[in-house]
Amino acid sequence: MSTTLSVEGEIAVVTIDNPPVNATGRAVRQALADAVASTEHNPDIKAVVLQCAGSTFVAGADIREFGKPPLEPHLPDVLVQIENATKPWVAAVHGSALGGGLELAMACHYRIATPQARFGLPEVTLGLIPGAGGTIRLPRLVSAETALDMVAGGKPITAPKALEAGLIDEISGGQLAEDALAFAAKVMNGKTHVPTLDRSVNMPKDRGKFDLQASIIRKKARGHTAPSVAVTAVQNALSMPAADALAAERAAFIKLKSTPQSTALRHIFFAERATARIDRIKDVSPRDISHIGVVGGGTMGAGITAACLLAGLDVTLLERDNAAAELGQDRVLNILSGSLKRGLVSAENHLQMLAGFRTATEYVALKNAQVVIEAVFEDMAVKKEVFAQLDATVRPDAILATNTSYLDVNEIAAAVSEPGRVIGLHFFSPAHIMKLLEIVVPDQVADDVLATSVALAKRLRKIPVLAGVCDGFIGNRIMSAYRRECDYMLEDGAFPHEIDTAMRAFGFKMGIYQMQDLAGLEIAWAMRKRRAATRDPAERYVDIPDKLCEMGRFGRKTGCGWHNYNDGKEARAPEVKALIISEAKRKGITRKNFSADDIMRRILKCMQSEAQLILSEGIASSADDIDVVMVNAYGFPRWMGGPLHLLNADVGAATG
Ligand code: T1G
Ligand code: NAD
Repeated sequence: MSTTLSVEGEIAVVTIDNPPVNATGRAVRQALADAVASTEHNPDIKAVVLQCAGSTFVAGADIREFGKPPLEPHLPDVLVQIENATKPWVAAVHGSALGGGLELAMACHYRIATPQARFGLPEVTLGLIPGAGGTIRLPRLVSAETALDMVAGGKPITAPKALEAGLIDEISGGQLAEDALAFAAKVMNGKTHVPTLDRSVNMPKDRGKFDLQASIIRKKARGHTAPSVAVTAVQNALSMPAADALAAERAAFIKLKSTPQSTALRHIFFAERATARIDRIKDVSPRDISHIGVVGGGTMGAGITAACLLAGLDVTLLERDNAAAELGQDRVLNILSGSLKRGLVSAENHLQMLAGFRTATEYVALKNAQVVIEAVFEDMAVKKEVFAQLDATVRPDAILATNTSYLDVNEIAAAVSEPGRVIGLHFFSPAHIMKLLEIVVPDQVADDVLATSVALAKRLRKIPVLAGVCDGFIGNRIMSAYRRECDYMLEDGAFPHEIDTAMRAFGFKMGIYQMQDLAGLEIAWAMRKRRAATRDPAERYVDIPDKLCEMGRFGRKTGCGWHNYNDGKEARAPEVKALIISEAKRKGITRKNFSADDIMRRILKCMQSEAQLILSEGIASSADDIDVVMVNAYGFPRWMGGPLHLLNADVGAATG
């Protein structure tokens, strides 16, 4: 780590070099304080450019320091020194100015950025709020509405949007360093700059709308505390003198830092970045991948195809016949045009993706694919047939992956001449959006096949989590366990709406029965029927889900499932309530009332014990990996860190 100060004529250039993201650790803060002192006392220096080495401007405070006692100099104090410097400081931003990095840039007197730079205050995603003046300086540079969005939403904005909003002064047209020096030369003898904190705050244009925006943010946060605290901090900035608002912000930040929610969110932040650190392949080079084959253009195959195209890969999508290929193509084109409409891709990118996409109905079309991902029906015979065809047609070193949800990947691998090239890539629907990718590791997979699969996941901006071969791998296996537990609770006394309400109150976006109605009940029904012959007769079995399907109640798409849907609006289903009561009676069960706490206690206990089993069987490499799966693909509230983090936190709290 080093922060250097060099001189270009009458301009000092301060360069922070603290890989990997130039976080404002203690040494950086000290170096900045020293740079203010030395440039202020040097009569030959008329201005200062602050820049960073590496891939990005300062991306925040060093999150790893948060669990330890804070060390001086504290960032807010360093920023006030920069802000009150008599010589103008110009922040030259590339990459991302996030959190403390944006606060640092806002304490500078001017900001110039590359066109691709981003600016954000993502602290709420860590269960925090800015702690170095971000909530007070931001509404002095941009509108109150924009400030509220950025602070409470935590999402970054692009450089053009930042320029338009008044957050930055210029976008570099060429070399950022040169443009920053030119900007500094322009301002060094100019009008006296006004420290950001001394500027008047931009009051809302329409206070009613602003207050409505604030209440919506508070409501949407559900059980997540930080967004609401962030709203209060921005409201303070609008109503208090800057010094008072600064003090209030700092106090709130320090308080949040020690909350279980922030501890959980920081846990999951690092856990997500640790999943791809796999000893077995640390010295294995992944193959270069440019062309993907996808077999099956249904819900998942289309999503996987789109995800690969959006990552700049070429894709050939194979379907059974021309009609199905056309349907698959339409699904893919709809996804891509949606990304274009939402501004996620440029028109040029869109054209490039279309040029890299083709459909086919003959396996020979896949002959150049380096990786082929199968996403056909969840039926072992169909999958084995596809793999046999692939084995006979595609290049001998092509990686063959299956997107199966539950089936035995070892059995699929055994269907090809070289099992070492078979692996499971379990995407989640919608595959172009969901970040989690379970990489299911068969017994004989080759190391470079595994390494290439992990590299492909990262190329797709996914979070790879390794899973062993078992029924449902990690996530689906845990979900099957707690779905079974919820069905038991139906017989024991609860109703679907009570369980869904309890899960939503806990922080899930959706309850287990709402989710089944959305996905459709027929898939699980088909799986239960397939397994009926091998089911353990001694195991408690709840017939209610089967009876619902026999009644033609398959969920939203049929207007009724666990709940009724009138014009898409969910309503309780008296028919289901009657069925549940009669089933309990038929089994001689005396039903009892369940509170929301009773329900969540049983669900969490079931999740946690299945997770511990998965860990003990070696199906997951770590407890953190299981937390990452449940938070990223099954709606487990992120601010609780995952089922096993919660268990350890509860145990910790219980033992004191
Ligand atoms: N502190 C410590 N380590 C960090 C870090 C941070 N702020 N940000 C990233 N890392 C590590 C990360 O763990 C990984 O480590 C490596 O850097 C690359 O990260 C005072 C209180 C900047 C967009 O929330 O969003 O400022 O795995 O894999 O995909 O008011 O990192 O290599 O060992 O994510 O290129 C606010 C968090 C902090 C930004 C880059 N800032 N970081 O993404 O790389 S709180 C943030 C990111 C704060 C102030 C408040 C991303 C990135 P390893 P990566 P990337
Ligand atoms: P789907 O029914 O929507 O699509 C399957 C597609 O495969 C159809 O378009 C069909 O025409 C095609 N197909 C069938 N046999 C084929 C063959 N021999 N050659 C070429 N194409 C063939 O199914 P889906 O929901 O996309 O699921 C596909 C796979 O992904 C299944 O294994 C499923 O378990 C798994 N999966 C599904 C989800 C989900 O939420 N839907 C999530 C993860 C994984």
